[in-house]
Amino acid sequence: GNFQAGEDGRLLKRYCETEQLCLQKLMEDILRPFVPGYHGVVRRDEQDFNLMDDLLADFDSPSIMDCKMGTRTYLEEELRKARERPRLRKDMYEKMVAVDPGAPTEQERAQKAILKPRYMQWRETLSSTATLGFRIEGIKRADGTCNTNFKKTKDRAQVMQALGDFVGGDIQILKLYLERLKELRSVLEESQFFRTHEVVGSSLLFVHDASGKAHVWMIDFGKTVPLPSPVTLDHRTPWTEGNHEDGYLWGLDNLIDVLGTMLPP
Ligand code: 4IP
Ligand code: MN
Repeated sequence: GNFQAGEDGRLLKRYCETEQLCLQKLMEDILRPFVPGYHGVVRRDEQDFNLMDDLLADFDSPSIMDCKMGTRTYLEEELRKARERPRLRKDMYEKMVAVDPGAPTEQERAQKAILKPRYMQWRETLSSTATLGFRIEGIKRADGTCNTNFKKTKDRAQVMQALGDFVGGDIQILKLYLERLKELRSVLEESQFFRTHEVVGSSLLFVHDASGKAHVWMIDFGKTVPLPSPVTLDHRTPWTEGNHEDGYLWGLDNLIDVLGTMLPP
């Protein structure tokens, strides 16, 4: 897999230069409290890893949720590449047919393969990514049960159901998450790093346990790239090719709104 256990509450994640550059800059940004602490590159078994804090270290039997943020899940660069030298992906065709045999076009069916942006866009519209600007990728409950079956979780009602299950109906936990997200939003709106990066495929990691602690962190910066200067983003303006917008804050607004409506008045 991508991870190995480290020592002293740290973990090793397969090296990715894009992610390293982000984590280094984030250590100097006001977002620092909202991302895993970064401790450089280590080599183990002839492989490089980014060493970072294990966000679960301070929890007992944590419940964990991964929410992928933004309205777009592939880089503009991947679009360009797919046009310049189209690479047919059989694996993505197989993943598509497994979820919906009717989804491929006639041509895709004949090729038994699809292009990556097409697969990614299909995933976006199948889930809540396109309509809400975030999607639930996976939930692991305190009892150890995992659910990654959220590919078709799209409607507000379905999302609320999943979020409610995740907190086990605990209003206190829900309130803590909501506060933390609002705090994150206000920091994001001031962050130099955030203003100058296209944040794609990054997730919010929600963690709580029976002690009543509940935290949210930003994770996964493998597709978070610096903008060509002097471009900056507001992360709310709809994406059109070339403007680099990612819909991250629009998604966070929606997530905050959904959680808010789950609380009693
Ligand atoms: C996956 O699709 C995810 O979108 C991956 O994103 C993405 O990795 C994969 O692209 C794509 O196949 P499913 O979730 O439907 O399986 P993430 O890593 O954020 O989960 P990238 O490389 O885009 O980050 P490929 O090209 O790696 O297969
Ligand atoms: Mn992820």
